[in-house]
Amino acid sequence: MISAEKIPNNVDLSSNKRLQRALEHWQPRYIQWWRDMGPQGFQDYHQVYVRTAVSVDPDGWAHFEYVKLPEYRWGIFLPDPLPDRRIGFGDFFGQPVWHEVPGEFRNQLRRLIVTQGDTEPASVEQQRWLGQRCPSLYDLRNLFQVNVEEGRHLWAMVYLLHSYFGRDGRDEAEELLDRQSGNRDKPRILEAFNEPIDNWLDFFMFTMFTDRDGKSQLMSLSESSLDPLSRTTRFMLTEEAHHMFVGETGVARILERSCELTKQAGYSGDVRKIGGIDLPTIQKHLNQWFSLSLDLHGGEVSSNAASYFANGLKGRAKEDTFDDHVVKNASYNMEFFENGRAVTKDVLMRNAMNEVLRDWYVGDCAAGVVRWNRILERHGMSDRLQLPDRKFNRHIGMYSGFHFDPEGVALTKEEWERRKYEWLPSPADSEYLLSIMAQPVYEPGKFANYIAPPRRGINQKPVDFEYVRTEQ
Ligand code: BYC
Repeated sequence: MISAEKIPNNVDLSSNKRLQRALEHWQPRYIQWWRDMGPQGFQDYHQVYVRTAVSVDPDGWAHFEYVKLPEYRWGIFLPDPLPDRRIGFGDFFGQPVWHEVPGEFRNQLRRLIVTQGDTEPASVEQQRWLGQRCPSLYDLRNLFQVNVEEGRHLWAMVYLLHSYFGRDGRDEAEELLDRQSGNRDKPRILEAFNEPIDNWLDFFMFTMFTDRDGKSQLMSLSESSLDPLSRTTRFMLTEEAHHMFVGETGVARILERSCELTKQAGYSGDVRKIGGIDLPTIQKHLNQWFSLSLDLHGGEVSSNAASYFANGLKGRAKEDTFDDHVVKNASYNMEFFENGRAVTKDVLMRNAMNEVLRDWYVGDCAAGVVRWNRILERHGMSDRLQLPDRKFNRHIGMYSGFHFDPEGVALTKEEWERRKYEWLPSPADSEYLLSIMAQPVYEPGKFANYIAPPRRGINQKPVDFEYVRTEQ
């Protein structure tokens, strides 16, 4: 069960005084960071109807109540260890999992944990102004739910750093609060986490696509031989599902409303004239966040990834569905772009592990786009959304430095510069979105013109429930 201590936990923190003291020392810095860099304007006078993890039991882990955001009970939750768990892949396949960090893998593990940890506060920073432009109280609450849980995921990684990496781990935990999304001197580690999220279409696409990268990366880390890392990430995945729900249904509700407005405007009319979001703008934001999130999987051919796999540190999503867990001699048929042409070549599968995970990710995204297109179909629209080609708008890996259109056709740099805003949000698109979001909607049950209400509320509450209230 979760203890009711200063730091809620189910890891028996009070029996390890040194660790407890170290985390209690970090806690006020975290709260200060949350106040400075978290949701702006909603720290002191608002109560938010959020869920808080109170157990790791899949059937009843969450509790809903009104909370002032800085008073959220951020804690440390690890599901119980699986009895006799064995290493599931790589060179140590079949051996017992590790409960301590092996010295020879300490740097690699620390790097993986720091990279994962860095994304969590980054996303809170990226989203900190959205409350001022929210389409409804329901959406505002969902934004804050996502934010507090990303904060908890930071706690999860900081717990691992403090517990298993000594002084270096403590220093890394401090730096997680020092780097800042988009800061020129101290940016966040991964590129997508330095991009601005200024409007709610960005937010929904981010939670659809970038949180889904969170899902694929956490799934691969949950296979890790380091058992505490595996257990921590397993529980993070439970919370992550809601974030993708927010993104997928957010875009779905915009699509729903855009279809209604298109009918109102007459099919050939401009929905922007009546305050809606047109499909090309939705497609551009999809292109932007999908391509940024493809980059988050790292280079196609990666010796880092090979070594993570060989050492059992980071596996594949759903490792148990594969037949070969050692993958010593297997190869992966990969597309390369050489002299302006696509050619395929075999590379060692271990070196292609980033691409294997990216394949899984693209499939998961594609299924979501099929669900969105059903809405367009239902409304009799002929347009469809689609995922751009993997080569489009890449900044990491072998396609970075080249230019492609969303169909994967190579372009010169000049053509790209001339045409990029046909496929990516332009400053004018962003300006338009900000203009229709300038007036936040804080009245229960009311929704901004560009988005349809959800089908149901949160935790069986009605849609017009006061999900965020100002303190009496
Ligand atoms: N941006 O061998 P390579 C989430 C660097 S999201 C900038 O190709 P590797 C969340 C790389 O560090 C999930 N740099 O890559 C979602 C390396 O640098 P060095 C986050 C990048 O190491 C929403 C060089 O390029 N989790 O949870 O195999 C809200 C060559 O590297 C990028 C993780 O990321 C990039 N995109 O793999 C909140 C899991 N990509 O060594 C949260 C942990 C690569 O030359 N991290 N580089 O200095 C990893 O598994 C791996 O580090 C990566 C990269 C998949 C990120």
